[in-house]
Amino acid sequence: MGIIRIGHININAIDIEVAKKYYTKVMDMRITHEDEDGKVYLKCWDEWDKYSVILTPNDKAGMNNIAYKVAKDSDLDDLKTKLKNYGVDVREKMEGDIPFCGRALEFNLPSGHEMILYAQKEFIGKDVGVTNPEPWPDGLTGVGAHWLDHALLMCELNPEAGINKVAENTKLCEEVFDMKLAEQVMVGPNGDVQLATWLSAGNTPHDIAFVGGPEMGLHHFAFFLDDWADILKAADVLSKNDVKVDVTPQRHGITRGNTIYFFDPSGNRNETFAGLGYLVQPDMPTVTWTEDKLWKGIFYHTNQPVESFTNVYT
Ligand code: M3P
Ligand code: FE
Repeated sequence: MGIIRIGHININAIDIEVAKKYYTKVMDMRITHEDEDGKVYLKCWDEWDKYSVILTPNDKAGMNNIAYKVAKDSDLDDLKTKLKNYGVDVREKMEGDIPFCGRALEFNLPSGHEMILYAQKEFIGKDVGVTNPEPWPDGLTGVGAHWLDHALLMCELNPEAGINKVAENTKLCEEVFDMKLAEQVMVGPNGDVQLATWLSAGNTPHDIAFVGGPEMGLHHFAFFLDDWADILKAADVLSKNDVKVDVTPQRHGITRGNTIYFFDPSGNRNETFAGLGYLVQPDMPTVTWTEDKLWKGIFYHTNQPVESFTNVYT
């Protein structure tokens, strides 16, 4: 079965106290652990594992690594073999090397991003429990993020130089991880340059996405909300808390999600993403967006480029 979903993202926080306040008060995450070197571990109310975000004190924004959970321990052996056969250098991690996780595999995607695969993480449980649960917990003060949903990584793309890390990452995710290519944007004179891809490990449109740019980085990571009403409420909450908003509520043509983009206090871009989008079945055909409809795909309502959205990333 292999990868089931995103597990956690390790990002930098410039002022850890300010970041803690933002992720707890505005995003409604709970701090579940703080270690000696100042790292802070947080989970959302609707998640059951120990953490989905690690804040690492640093003097600049950005992502340190991204982790995906696999279904069972033996998947790690299978994936280690598959990755090695594919030519990827895999570093094996012992139980506890990744805090509160069992053994893990660490490697770099062709784009350079560090990725971790693990099968087990300490269980805490949802805030609402599993016995006759209420639909949401008391005491939410912010947007009420349900769970870490996906991340979008910027990958080096330079067609003239023959470099396309979007295509290389995508091929690896399809061939080694059995992920499904749900959507792609194809550009260039012949429409044969893969500019962006959305890949699914389960049945939502994406668990990871890649977009081409001048250099690698983190474009955003997204938290799940239920619906449009929650997105509009979230926009109010963001303004109330003077959060820097990049893109106000919109629909994506790609994935059909409802969205807001904004920045955490360190400058890492966050997204609130609502709605299932659609159900990805194993036999669903890949959706392709052409260059002339690129912005309709990204922002369906305005159908206009947003300069900061493409140029600003960490
Ligand atoms: C999403 C999404 C870009 C498109 C982003 C789309 C960066 O974030 O969740 O579907 O071009
Ligand atoms: Fe997104």
